[in-house]
Amino acid sequence: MGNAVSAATAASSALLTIEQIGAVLTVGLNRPAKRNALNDGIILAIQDCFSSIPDDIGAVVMHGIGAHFSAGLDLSELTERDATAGLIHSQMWHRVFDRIQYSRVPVIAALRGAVIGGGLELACAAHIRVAEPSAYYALPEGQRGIFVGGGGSVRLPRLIGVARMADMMLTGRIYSAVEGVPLGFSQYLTADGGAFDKAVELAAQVAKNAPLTNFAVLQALPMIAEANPQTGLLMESLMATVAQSDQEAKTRIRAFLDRKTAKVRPS
Ligand code: 1HE
Repeated sequence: MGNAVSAATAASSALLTIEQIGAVLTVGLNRPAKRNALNDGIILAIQDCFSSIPDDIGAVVMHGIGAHFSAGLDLSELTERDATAGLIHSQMWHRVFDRIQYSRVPVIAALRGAVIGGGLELACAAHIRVAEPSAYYALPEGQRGIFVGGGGSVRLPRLIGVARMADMMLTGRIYSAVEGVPLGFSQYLTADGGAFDKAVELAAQVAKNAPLTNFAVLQALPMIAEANPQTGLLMESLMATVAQSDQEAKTRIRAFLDRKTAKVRPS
């Protein structure tokens, strides 16, 4: 597998469009002719990208080049795979998507068009999802005779519930971007064509947070939420104490008390 991996990695630059806007890194899935279907090359390119996020980056926006976020697993790569290769392949996706979820910096997914199968699994690894009206969510695994393999059965039920995910997989039910907000698929809905700009705007805002707070939200919050309450409360106390004792927190709180920073007001 080693040679296949390095060959795929070598081609990675063409498969992702990576740009920097201030402290925001934008990472575009760049296979529009294949509706950004996720082949091994693009998965490994994502791995490379998230393994070397520059120090001056404070947040990442993931998006799809063209009209779709992603049509999911590249089905043309599936046909020759046996059970062992399938397990290794699924674990590769898990490793890469974990790298997104447990990234040093928050990741915001800008969604439009197809957010299907593995594309939805990828979006679920991000911390915030921003959809525009064309986005739609589907898990056609049932029709294809396969199962989710990119962490979808772990992450998606935590967003939308097991029953809803089971329905999507069994019946092929599709949810629209508008339906998706109250159900938990995305936290934001923009006007037509607005997801990328909104995601960049949110990313720029998130990048200004104290790094230790962002760390706590990404690394500690999900573990605390899954822990038993007593363990969770202790972890919360420890994390809160570490964050408060950081010089950045002291500086920011002093600035508020000295009336040098914005108040919290509805926009
Ligand atoms: C693909 C893929 C793909 C498009 N793998 N090649 N995902 C699916 O079951 C979704 C399958 N795709 C579609 O339903 C449609 O392609 C779309 C609704 C996303 C877009 O439709 P459309 O009319 O805009 O494009 P198209 O003509 O269907 O596709 C354009 C090309 O992309 C075409 O190739 P071409 O060489 O004939 O031009 C398609 O074959 C190709 N293409 N989607 C491979 N998915 C870790 S487990 C995860 C399991 C899953 O993700 S299951 C869900 C798989």
